[in-house]
Amino acid sequence: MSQTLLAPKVKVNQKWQLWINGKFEDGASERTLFSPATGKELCKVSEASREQVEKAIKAARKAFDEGPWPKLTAAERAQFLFKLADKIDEKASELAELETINGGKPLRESQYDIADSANCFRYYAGLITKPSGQAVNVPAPSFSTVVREPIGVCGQIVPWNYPLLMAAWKLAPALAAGNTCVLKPSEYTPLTAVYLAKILEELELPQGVVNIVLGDGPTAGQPIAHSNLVDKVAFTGSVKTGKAVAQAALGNLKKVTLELGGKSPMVVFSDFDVDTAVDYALFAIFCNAGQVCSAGSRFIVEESIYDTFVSKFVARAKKIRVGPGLDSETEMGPLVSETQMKRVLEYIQIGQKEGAKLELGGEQLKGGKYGEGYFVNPTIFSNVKPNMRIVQEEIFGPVAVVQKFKGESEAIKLANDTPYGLAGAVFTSDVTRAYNVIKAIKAGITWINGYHNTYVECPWGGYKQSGWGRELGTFGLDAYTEIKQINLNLDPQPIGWFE
Ligand code: TXE
Repeated sequence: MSQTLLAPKVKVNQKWQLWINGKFEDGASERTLFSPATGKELCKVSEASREQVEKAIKAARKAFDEGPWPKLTAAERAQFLFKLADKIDEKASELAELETINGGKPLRESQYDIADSANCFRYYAGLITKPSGQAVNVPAPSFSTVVREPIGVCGQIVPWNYPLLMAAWKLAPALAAGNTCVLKPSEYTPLTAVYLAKILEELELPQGVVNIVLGDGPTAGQPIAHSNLVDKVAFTGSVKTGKAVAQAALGNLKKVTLELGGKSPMVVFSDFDVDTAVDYALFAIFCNAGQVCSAGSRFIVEESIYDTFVSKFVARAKKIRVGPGLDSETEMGPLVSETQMKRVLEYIQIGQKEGAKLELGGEQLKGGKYGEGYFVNPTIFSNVKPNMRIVQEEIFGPVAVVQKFKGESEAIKLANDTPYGLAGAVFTSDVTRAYNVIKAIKAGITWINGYHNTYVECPWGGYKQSGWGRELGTFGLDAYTEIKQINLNLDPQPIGWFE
């Protein structure tokens, strides 16, 4: 064990229950969570039966149809969300510790996530009180207005890579707009969601406005996607599960937004400083151990600097300090679960069998400070071909592939050559080229000479199989509203259509 390991203040050994209709309750079963940093048992959490999920949905339905929340003024809802954001800030150190203990990421990353979560609530609290809708000049004697209204009950299914932040991205716009929610965190990382429920209880959120059900996909997620009492489902996760969620949502044609994965390209031209490009490349793929939907996982590098880029990338990646998230020295933590670690190691084997050159890493780190934790060291493949599985499929781990291009059009072709379209970046000193390449990349989130900056003010989501719709920004609020036109007849005389 490292000597700099922090002693967490937060208590993990406590009851982790469901929160339904404003009350904590035990689930029908129990799950044991394991520490990603040690592989040892962490704690037990209660999980919901299908009936308890139905109960949560009914509570949200009642809160929407009969409760005060949707009828509050925007300013009143905003006031609540501002208080919530302040409370998250006040509890930031405990929340960050929990996120690290549960999901494995380095504490400095968790601290960012918690601050971003608070800011997300703040942003939507501000946005909801701003002017919206339209006044339309239609032919007299009508006067038409277009207003936005809450959709109703929103089912929200979130993944394990940014547990509290993904919950915030979904809850904040939904609540600001006046919806009620059933949130299902990932079965791997439910702890900060339960902590959030405690904060919501303390702030006296009206009963049933937010319900938090713990459990796995088939038992707790699928009934939410399927229910006729749910008006919208918002999902972040894999393409496969996203498609299942969309299918289940067809029953009542509920509104669906999907934020799925990616295999995002970072294109590097030879006119850009190679050391700076490598610095961004490290951040693009090894931040959160590559478990980021927008991770830059394909580096498409101009032929003339390819070898230099690869050798500098390998040299820098070798120095990344891998270790437990609570160790203040750690720069990259373990993967979230044994399942995810095995999945990543399997992809590394596939890459080797496919004939790619393993330049660095590719192993589980064990023993010493790694113990039985789920650590995989930074891994880099070169000499890859576009049709290899490690180039086409999302690995969701610290695994980079470096591709070679000659000329702008080949760079664009390679960049777009996967089923995904979440993010993408280009590095060049030529502003015209930068703009042309970025315009040609089919992705919803792009950067020129940068990577990973995420702004709550800007829309988040993907082209192609990276999803449906957008979160964040004004678009994220729109996605939690219905649009209604109201036509007011200013001169109600008989119409005389029929004699
Ligand atoms: O994802 P799932 P998993 C990708 C990434 C990763 C892979 C597998 O490539 O390696 O997915 O991860 C819930 N109905 N991403 O298996 O299954 C589940 O309980 C309703 C990308 O963990 O998509 C969890 O809450 N819900 C990604 C959530 O869906 C269901 C983030 C995500 O799990 C369900 C995570 C069902 N039938 C993984 N089955 C991103 N876009 O950031 C599962 N769930």
